[in-house]
Amino acid sequence: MASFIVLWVALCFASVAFAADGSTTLIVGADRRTAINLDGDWHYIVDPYNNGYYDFRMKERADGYFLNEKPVSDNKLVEYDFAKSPTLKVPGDWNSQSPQLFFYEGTVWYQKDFQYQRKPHTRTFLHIGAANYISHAWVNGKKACDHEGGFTPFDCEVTSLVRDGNNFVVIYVNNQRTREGVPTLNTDWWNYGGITRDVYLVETPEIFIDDYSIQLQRGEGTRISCWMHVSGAGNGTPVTVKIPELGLANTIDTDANGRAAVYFAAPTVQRWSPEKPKLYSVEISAAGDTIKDDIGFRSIEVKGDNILLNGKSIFLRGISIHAEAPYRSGRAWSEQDAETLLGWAKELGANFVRLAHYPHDERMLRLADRMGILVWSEVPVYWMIDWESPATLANATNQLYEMIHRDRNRASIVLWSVANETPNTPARLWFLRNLIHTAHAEDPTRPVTAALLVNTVTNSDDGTRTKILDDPLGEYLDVLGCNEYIGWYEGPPEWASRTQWRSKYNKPLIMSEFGGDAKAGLHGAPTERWTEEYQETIYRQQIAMLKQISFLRGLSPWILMDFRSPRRTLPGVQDYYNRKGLISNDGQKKKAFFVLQEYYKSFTAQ
Ligand code: GCB
Repeated sequence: MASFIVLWVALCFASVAFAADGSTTLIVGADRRTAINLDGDWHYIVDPYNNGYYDFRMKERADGYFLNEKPVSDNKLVEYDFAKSPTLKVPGDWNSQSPQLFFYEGTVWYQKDFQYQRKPHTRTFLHIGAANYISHAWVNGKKACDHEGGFTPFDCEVTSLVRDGNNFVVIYVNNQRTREGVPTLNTDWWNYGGITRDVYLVETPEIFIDDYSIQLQRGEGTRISCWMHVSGAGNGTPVTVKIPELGLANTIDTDANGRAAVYFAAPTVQRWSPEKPKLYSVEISAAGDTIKDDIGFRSIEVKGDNILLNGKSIFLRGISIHAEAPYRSGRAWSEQDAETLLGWAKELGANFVRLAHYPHDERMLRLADRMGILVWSEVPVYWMIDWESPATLANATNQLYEMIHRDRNRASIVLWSVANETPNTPARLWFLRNLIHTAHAEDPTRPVTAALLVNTVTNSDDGTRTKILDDPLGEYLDVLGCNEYIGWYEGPPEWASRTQWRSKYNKPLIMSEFGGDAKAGLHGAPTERWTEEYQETIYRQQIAMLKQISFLRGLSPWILMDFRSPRRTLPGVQDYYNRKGLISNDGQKKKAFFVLQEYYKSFTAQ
């Protein structure tokens, strides 16, 4: 225990040092600010041997290479020229844009020219919505920032790097998998590389609101709590929060750290719910800076084995979703991708989605807020992670921090998940306890979960099976998630009918995965793998079993749509797609879709 505390303290310092480094920050509500869009065509250079980083002796280059539009040395040797290089669309992964880059894992250098006029008393940040996995950015040949993690945004301050007129930005992106990375070497999804989300320049006043968290307090009350941070403000900067529709406004001074907190009694607030996803326009201003956001107010709590939304027990009729683009494949990012994916979830009768296995584009969360869909959001702590490495924990902690800060104003998010299918070892328990602690500390209003695995005991007399949820991590989670594949990786589908469930914990359970593969359009006997009928049978058997679990409070079967995975090689059937989708990657609904839809519709028909 003592060593746990010592290490925990050491890690706190490690993550503080990371945040205070200054090169990279995270502007909350960046998508709501005045911005100059840098999306579109970017020139690129593929650099498989990392020559931009290392010289021929593999020594790190002092002055870098590829940082300028052309080499800047005087000896007239030109070995690259961005202007003559091909282009990739940003946002967009490189794998789905160039056949040569389909399996590529390594470094790509991106470059874009832009026009800019500096403005007095204005700070400028280069906002990168996500770049998988390591990135370094330079503006006009000068270093702006570094970032690790493929699914969360970062903002690099470039106020002193931009100039009037012509400018250019270069971004190095490397998606090589590493043992100590998060995720690590092995995953069941495509390691799409590149700048996969929007890039823009955000302009703010010198003193500006860089973080805020505005939520209804837990319980059945009607108190709204607002917490703000004003970058560059010292003691005594007034911050005003207004919710005009509720007739609420209040002004409070920042403390010496630029922080301010305000509480409102809001007796007439209409609560956000899947049935009525009411959003209020909230306006925060300080020192001449104003940010407006649309925020829903609801409470989410766990009591015994119940999940309470606005004080009432709720059942989460869910589906898991990867950020795979419908129809075209590749990494999903656009408004249209979000509308298609969440539109299908609604059509299924879902009120809940598990956004697996990493933070998705924030358009998904904004749309979930508007559509009234509850969300499980997770970090890519998946399968095997380097549990013993403090650097890996600091990295996972930072990704969790960035996810929570980007999204904690989204009413739709009701669960933070810290892990998926991790082994039951002391090192992993220690690692994940740290993440749970961070999630609770950064956001005390939301329950924390993880997708666990479960042991099975078979009774040799009658063949009945008991699945026992007793993973020691369960003690620290608020909600238990569990993945099981009866009928696919575990026996035939009928095994579900003789499987019972027990839990060591008096906590709600979400069956966070189950399912099986089917190739859309492939038909056959219900016993024949890969057919739609086999998948349909799994769903029927599973639903019958799930109905018997008294502490089950939701499900998110695997998965809404087929998605690309390098593990899935069977020719003619998988062709590098995981086929557990209820819908194929080109939009065909499989028979199991309608089985789950019928089950979900039975809730609303009652
Ligand atoms: C799992 C994983 C998920 C996989 C799925 C499968 O348990 O959590 O990422 O894609 O199984 O299809 O095997």
